[in-house]
Order: sequence, then structure tokens, then C-alpha cells
Amino acid sequence: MRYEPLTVATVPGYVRGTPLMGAVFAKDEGLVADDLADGNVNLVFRVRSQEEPARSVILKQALPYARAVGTAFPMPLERIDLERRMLTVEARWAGTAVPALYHYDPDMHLMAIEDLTPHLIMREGLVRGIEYPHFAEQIGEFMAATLFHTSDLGVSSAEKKQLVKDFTNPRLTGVTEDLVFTEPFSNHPNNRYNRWNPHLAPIVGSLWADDELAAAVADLKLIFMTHAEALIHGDLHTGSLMVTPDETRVIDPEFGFVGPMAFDLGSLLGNLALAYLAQDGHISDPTRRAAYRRWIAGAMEHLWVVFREEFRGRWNAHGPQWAPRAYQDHYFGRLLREAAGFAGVEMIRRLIGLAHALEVDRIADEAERAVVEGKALTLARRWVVEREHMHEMADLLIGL
Ligand code: SR1
Ligand code: MG
Repeated sequence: MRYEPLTVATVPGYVRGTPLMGAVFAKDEGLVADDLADGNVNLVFRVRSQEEPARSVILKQALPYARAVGTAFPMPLERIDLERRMLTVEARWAGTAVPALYHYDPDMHLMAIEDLTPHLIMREGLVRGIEYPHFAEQIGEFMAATLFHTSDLGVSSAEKKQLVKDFTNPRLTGVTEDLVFTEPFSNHPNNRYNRWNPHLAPIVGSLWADDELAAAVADLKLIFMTHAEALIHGDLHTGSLMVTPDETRVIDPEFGFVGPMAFDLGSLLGNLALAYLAQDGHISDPTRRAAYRRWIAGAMEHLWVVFREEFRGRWNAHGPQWAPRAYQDHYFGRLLREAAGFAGVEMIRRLIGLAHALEVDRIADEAERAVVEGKALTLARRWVVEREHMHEMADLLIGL
């Protein structure tokens, strides 16, 4: 079959010609499709049985460009193959934390995966003020399992080199290098700041003129580009998580590559900090807002502790190599400091760069939003520039 982007109208016909009929759907049943695409990059459809709507799958298809930007932002179709292989590795170590894979079509550059209904994209849940009591533990375990077992601590030297080879992902890591570490730090035409909040002009201007910040970001960018530490998700923000109060599922690993573990930790922490600060625009009752913020800050602290101790447990169980307690503590200290820096850069890019954070964007009043964005930029700068002084999660949380 020749590659052709699907539409709501063509999805049912496509699915009828695949092994999904018989495997997921009955051979002759009617199908309907909905367009679910709300991310920046791909086409996403839900296909369900007309007779039994609970029987459904998600189709994810690559376009030769980023959907939300257009043809001026080319992206390789082969990213779906990399995402499929990422899901396979993640499932090996984290089981059902990632969606099941039902079908892959290399010609159409698409895959069919498990429909995670009733899970909600976590960003949306954070805007609605929902608490997720198991989230910190589940995501901490996910990161410990997937990162340890794809690092030099968890696999043989030969297996690790093979991972580097199999998951070299230059266009997508190039997108991160540009969108996260470069464009937000100067007056780049891709920056959403140019089109959005004029109230932020003074603080953004001062960030662009900030040599200390520029040096710290250059250091983090080089760590991102050169530190081939483990097979990381590569885009582990709250839009890549689907949650219920009981369960955390991790989606969208198309930016995966062998890179610094702290980038996953930092992406997550930075986006949780944005959700924390954005509550000024979402929860008007101060008591309820303070309680919800305590839950977010507690989750940030807890996910770090779970990650560290789960990772340490796997390290101790795996054998003695490089495992003295003092060395482990040194190792986790470095990870925390790098995570603080990556978290700060992630926050800055979500406020100034191309890709948005809906919990901030949903604050309708520009002046009110600028107050939240200003606080976030100040905190983010501290995490980037002062990261060498951070030894515990409590050192990051001081500003929250
Ligand atoms: C054009 S891609 C923009 C962003 O969307 C993805 O989710 C990644 O976060 C990327 O940086
Ligand atoms: Mg994504």
C-alpha cells in the first residue's frame, strides 16, 4: 500500500483491510472513527465498533511534517517505527505502563495501539484539579525500570552500544536541541512569545541578555547531545502521560534515544512545576488551591525518592559493579542537579518557545497569565543557573 495520510472518512476502510479485523474487531462489523489529534506532531484517530463502542483502538500515523506547525517543519515518517520499537523496550521493563501494540504498517507509517479510555491526558487532569494518589509511585517506578535496564549499569557493554545504534534519532533529537535548548534563548521566529503575551516583554528581554543563563544552558545542551546514558523517553512531559486516579500510562516515546536520564526526570518536574504555578488561574478558592499545590509538590518529591530507591534496588540486585553506597549517592546527586537544570530549560521553552503548556495557556486574562509566567521564568532560571547548589528535592521546591 502506498503511504497516504488517513482521514476520519478513510480510517474505517483502511482498518477493514488489516489483521485488526478478527484480532480486535469482528470480521464484518461496522466501524466508526473520531479525530483525536491534539498534540503537535501526528495524526491520531480512535476507531470503534458500531455495535460495541467499548471495542476500540487508537491509530497513530506520522505525517512528513509536524501537524500543528505544517510543512515548514519537516519530520521523518520513520519516527513511527522508532516509537513502536521504543514501546517494545519500555514494555519489556515496565509492562503495561505503556499501551499495548496491536498493529504496525511500515508503508502507511502508522501503528494501532490500545485505547486508554477512560484515562485523561495528565495536563488536562491538572487543569481540572484532580489528584492522582498513585502517580508519583507509578512514574518513579517506570523511570527507574526503563532507565536502569537500558543503562550501562543494567546491560552489557555490547547491548548498550546496540541500543545506541538502534535508537539513533537525529531529526527528533535535533528538534529538541532547537526547540528546548536554542530557540527560546534568543529572538527566534519560532518562539510563541513573538505572537502571544506582550506583558512578558521585560522579563523575556532580560533572559535573552543573561550571559550566566546562556552559559548554564549551553552546558545542559551539551549534556543532552553527548551523554549517552540510557534509552530515555525523550519527551516525558505531562502531555505524554495518560492517567486515572488509579493508573499512570506513558505514551508518545517518538523522541526516544540514548541520552541523559535526567532529561526525562527534568521534563516531568518542569511541567509539574508549571501546573503548580498555573493554579492561580484555575482554582479560585485559596484553601483548595493551597491543598492542590501541596499535592503537586508532594508528588514531585515522592517521584524522585521512588525513582532513586527503585533504581538503587535494581543496581544493588544487579551486581557489585560501581555500586558502593558512596558512589551511588554521588551518582544520584548528579542526576538531581542535571534534572533541576533540564526542568528549568523545559519550563522556559514551554513559556517562550514553540510548544505550549495548556495549563498556562488556558489562563484567559493576559495580565493574570503574565504573572504566572513571570513566576515560572524566575523559578526556571534559578533551577538552571543554581543547579550545582541543589542536593535534595527540597532545594528545588524552596521557590514553590
Ligand atoms: C513541533 S514538535 C514540538 C514539540 O512537540 C512534541 O511533543 C515535543 O515536545 C516537541 O518539542
Ligand atoms: Mg508527543
